[in-house]
Amino acid sequence: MQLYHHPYSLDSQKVRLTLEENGIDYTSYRVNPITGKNMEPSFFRLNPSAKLPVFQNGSHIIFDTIDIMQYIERIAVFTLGSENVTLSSQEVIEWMQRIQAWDPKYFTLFHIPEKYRFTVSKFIRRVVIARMAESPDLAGSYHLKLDEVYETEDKLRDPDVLKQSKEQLAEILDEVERKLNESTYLAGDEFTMADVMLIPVLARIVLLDLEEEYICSRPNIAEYWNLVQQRPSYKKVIGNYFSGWRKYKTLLKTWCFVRVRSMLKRY
Ligand SMILES: N[C@@H](CCC(=O)N[C@@H](CS)C(=O)NCC(=O)O)C(=O)O
Repeated sequence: MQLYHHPYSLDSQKVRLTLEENGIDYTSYRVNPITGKNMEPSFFRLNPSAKLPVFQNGSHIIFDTIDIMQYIERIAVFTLGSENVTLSSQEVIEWMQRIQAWDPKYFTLFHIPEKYRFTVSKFIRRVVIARMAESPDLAGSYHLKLDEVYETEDKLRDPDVLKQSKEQLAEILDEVERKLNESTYLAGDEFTMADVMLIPVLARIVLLDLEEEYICSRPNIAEYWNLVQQRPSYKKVIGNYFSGWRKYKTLLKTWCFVRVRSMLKRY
């Protein structure tokens, strides 16, 4: 089994947490979307949307995050036995869908200083054009990707987009806060895939320095956040890249790559 993913990608984090929590072994391929590695023809042919994560098991390829998570659960039941692992209940699936419906893209980009955002966006446009020149047979899909970059830039000029994203996030967190009044985890007293879905969202809030507004103001979530950060899966998938000083190392590496390549015009 192969997973194409990146530590920056929230959906990749969800899938990697699922793999770790279920103890499933896999071959990991890191594809950094900020340096445009998802535009490389080898990956782009496999997945012309260029989005992460992509999960492959033989000829079976899955792109949708919830589908991947459920597939991994079925593998876990098959290999570990149904007495050790169970498939997600309807309640868990509903939480997963509710959390997955919130798209972190604009929320994240809005909270990144314009200088960084603009440099990365311009760099990605150049990368797409360079890859398109190398593989003209993929021009149609590369053009769609370019349109997407321009559309993203446009939407970032619209304050309503941020407002809606913030409201949707706050609504989900309010509901989570109420639920955590009754149980330790999101769907009861056992850790489930609903929690796997939520953890990367909380980690993203912290990464963007918005902990006060979204987490500390909700005491049950604040307590829950302290608890889930103790899990080995969290440490491996998120903590290793983003806890404390590590986040500067992780982000600086990508930023330097983009700056140097932009200066040398090497896309
Ligand atoms: N297929 C995913 C969506 C994946 C997605 O939006 N991935 C983002 C990162 S979390 C991405 O790869 N962005 C890079 C790009 O769009 O070029 C789903 O379950 O809906």
